[in-house]
Amino acid sequence: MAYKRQIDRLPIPPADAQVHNVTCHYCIVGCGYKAYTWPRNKQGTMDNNAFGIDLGEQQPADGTWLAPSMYNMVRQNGQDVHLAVVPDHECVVNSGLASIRGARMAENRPSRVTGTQQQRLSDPLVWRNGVWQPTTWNDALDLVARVTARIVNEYGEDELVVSMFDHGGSAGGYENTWATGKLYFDSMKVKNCRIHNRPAYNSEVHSSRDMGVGELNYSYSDYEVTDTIFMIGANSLETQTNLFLNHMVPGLRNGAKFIMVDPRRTVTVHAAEEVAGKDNVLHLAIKPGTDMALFNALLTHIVDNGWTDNDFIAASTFQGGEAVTEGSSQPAGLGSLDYAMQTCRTSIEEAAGVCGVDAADIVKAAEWIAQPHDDGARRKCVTAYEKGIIWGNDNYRTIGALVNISLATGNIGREGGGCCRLGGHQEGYYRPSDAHVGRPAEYVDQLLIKGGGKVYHIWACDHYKTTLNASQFKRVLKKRSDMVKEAMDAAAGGTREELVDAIVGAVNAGGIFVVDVDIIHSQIGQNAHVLLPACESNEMNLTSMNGERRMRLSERYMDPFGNSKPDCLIAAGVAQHMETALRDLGNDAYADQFKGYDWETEEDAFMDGYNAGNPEVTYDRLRAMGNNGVQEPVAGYESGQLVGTPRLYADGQFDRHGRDDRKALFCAAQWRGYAAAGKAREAENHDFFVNNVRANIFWQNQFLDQDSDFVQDRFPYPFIEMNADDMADLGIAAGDLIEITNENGATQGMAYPTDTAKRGQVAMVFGSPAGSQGNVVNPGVSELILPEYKLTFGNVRKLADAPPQARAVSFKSKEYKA
Ligand SMILES: Nc1nc2c(c(=O)[nH]1)N[C@H]1C(S)=C(S)[C@@H](COP(=O)(O)OP(=O)(O)OC[C@H]3O[C@@H](n4cnc5c(=O)[nH]c(N)nc54)[C@H](O)[C@@H]3O)O[C@H]1N2
Ligand SMILES: Nc1nc2c(c(=O)[nH]1)N[C@H]1C(S)=C(S)[C@@H](COP(=O)(O)OP(=O)(O)OC[C@H]3O[C@@H](n4cnc5c(=O)[nH]c(N)nc54)[C@H](O)[C@@H]3O)O[C@H]1N2
Ligand code: SF4
Ligand SMILES: [Mo]
Repeated sequence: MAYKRQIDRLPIPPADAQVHNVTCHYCIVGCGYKAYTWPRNKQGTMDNNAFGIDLGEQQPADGTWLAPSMYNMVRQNGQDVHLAVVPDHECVVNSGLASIRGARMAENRPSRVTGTQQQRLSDPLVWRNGVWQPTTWNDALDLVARVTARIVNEYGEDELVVSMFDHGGSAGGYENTWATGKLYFDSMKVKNCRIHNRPAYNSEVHSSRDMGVGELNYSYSDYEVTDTIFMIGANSLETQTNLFLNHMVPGLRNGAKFIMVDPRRTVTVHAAEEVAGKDNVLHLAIKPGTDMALFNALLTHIVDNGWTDNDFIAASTFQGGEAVTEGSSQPAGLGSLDYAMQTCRTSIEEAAGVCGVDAADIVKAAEWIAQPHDDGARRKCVTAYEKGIIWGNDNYRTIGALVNISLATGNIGREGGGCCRLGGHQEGYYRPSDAHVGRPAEYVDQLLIKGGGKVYHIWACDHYKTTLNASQFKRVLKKRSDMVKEAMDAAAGGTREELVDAIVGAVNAGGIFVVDVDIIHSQIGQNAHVLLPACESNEMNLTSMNGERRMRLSERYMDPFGNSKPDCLIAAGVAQHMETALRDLGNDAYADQFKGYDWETEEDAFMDGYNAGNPEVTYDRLRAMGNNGVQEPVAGYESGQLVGTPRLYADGQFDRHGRDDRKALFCAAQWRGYAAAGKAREAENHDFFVNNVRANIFWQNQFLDQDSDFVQDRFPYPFIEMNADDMADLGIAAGDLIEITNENGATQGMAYPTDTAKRGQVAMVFGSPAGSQGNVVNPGVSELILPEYKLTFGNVRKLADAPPQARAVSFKSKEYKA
């Protein structure tokens, strides 16, 4: 795409370019990169350059080279500098591999010189006299704090609703989760809060934790030495790309078998077949939402054949029958293996019927997972899962049923084992206790829809594109926000006090005052009253950990865009202005709770939070550990190195549930069909399973991709993969605009004919700005308020012939043939 960027050659980083450690801030894998920056008027040469190689020689595909997407010109200490962000060969996570997302980090930076990402917010914006007006931090924070303080002081903290990230990478990291956590859970005790990706403040995997098993327990290297990779509801080639390419592929080359459970054939299945050969890959294309029945049948077969690891079970798992009783905040009982088997027992035939797969394939899967080798040695199996079951039917029991298999086969805490989430964003959670939130936590979206809450703070989420029941959520939030906009417009010309009075009047009449902290003016941001501009990772220093708990410091190499700031310093600013506002309201005691935010830098926030709990870990020490960092938990500091933990539970002691006996529990995961409200009826009444998925090229809700020609040319509309016969029946051609409807709403996208798509199933890319799949997801949730985005059904109809942009799209198979 170089032609588009007016680039026919790239400047060469000189030997004395500054080098910065970078952890890609996009996905969980956290690949290592090196960022080179150097002055505008300088260049290296072919044989004297920062890479230390002869650039006159053709570099191999996995060599060191610079693509146009890896280059930009950015601001650093007020000067324009060249920037190259290239994958790091020395990083054990990616060994020099990039991905179609990470390789675009540089071009996704805002640049006044090259014109990239000019959509970034540079200044706070306040809704003023009918327009969005840029203003100072003081002015914007004063308004935020005066309205928020009035509300929490007069009506209580339950009237403040908060959406906040809990992840690492940009819009997260230990600095930022700490700062927002301190503000809402320490200075206040906000309970009506939700996380970026689900409508409550809770865990995605309650059952695994209740069973004693933290969900990120292995090392990526375990894939390289295992006998079997058992993947469920994930598409790692596209969503954890370099974990697949740099760790799973070597595992397959070393002879591992690969089992995939996914209703859809993905490019991950195809790639595994290409590497390992079809005979070593088993794809169980189950009926959506039936995973639990499959897991129970696998467990039953393993138990009945005596393939369990009895020494491990005796030493490390609970032996006394029932340990935890099923109850209102406990979706299944927990206890010994025998206890769990009373409800889990499922025959192969039963499961084959429920899941719609061959009985022989279920048996084969059980053998690949657990049948000992001919010499009697136990099989090693890595079990890895993500959103296909986390956002699927009956979250608690389904994940419990899966963890049961790993426990029964002794495959946790051992080399070549693990039972892990593959992950989404990186992780970076460090917050004061959230115990006051309770379990089950409040279903925040419904609270807002029902008119609850008077002030709403949003940190780095765009629920308009990414929540469930989104049609209704958007309509209600817009209406409530417009009430406040109208009141603000009507108060034009008045004093700050009169403005705050007008806002408080409007929220008491059913409106809501919305503050959005983001890097762009997002869709939900259109219905905010104050926008606070944040900066991303590398525009600040940021610490996070990846899917094998590898913690790194990703270094600042450029200035924040305009007057934007790190989220942690924005949170500090909110707190400081809250203190003033509460004092002005005469509530000194409350104001005093907002002390302790006198941070100048993100490092100060890190020291106040993460370092206070982990005194060994400092920026300097992390910097010295480079892109390989240290695997958490950090066990000490010896000979100038932070000492990490490659694998959790290596001692067979399970403690994630907090039980003193440190024994893992099994889950009594009884299958009960589609469990959430409305799902069974929806399935019955509609023609299509509306699967919703990610794709390699996009990062999340396309907040940066929407401003990238490279991405938008490829997919000008959200793709909806569809079977050709279904398309023919409905009179739909490739690229036609189509609509998906059900009783929750409607959404639209572009028909993408896909050979491997099953009849009666479409797969739409989630979170698109041009069509939110969430519009058609019903409000029904798993117990403990876990959304079931994936389990959606609807009808499909044609809207229009392929528009010109769609006619330029290639509909070639996504299955790359070697
Ligand atoms: N390229 C790219 N990578 C990403 C992201 C991105 O936006 N783009 N986002 C990151 C984030 S935040 C996350 S959470 C992860 C998500 O990572 P994944 O979970 O791997 O991604 P998804 O495509 O959402 O869902 C995975 C699969 O679940 C399948 N599925 C649907 N229903 C069922 C079911 O009932 N049972 C089973 N077994 N499978 C089912 C779908 O067919 C799909 O192939 O990706 C991360 N990585
Ligand atoms: N139908 C359906 N819905 C889903 C899913 C699904 O599979 N299907 N998956 C769910 C999952 S797993 C996820 S993670 C969510 C994602 O849902 P969201 O969290 O809403 O989506 P993101 O794209 O991650 O949104 C990030 C927002 O933060 C902003 N941002 C980026 N960097 C920064 C920063 O450094 N600071 C600040 N303050 N803002 C920043 C971006 O501009 C963007 O507006 O969607 C969920 N929704
Ligand atoms: S695999 Fe993930 S972390 Fe690695 S470069 Fe790609 S997006 Fe970044
Ligand atoms: Mo996610």
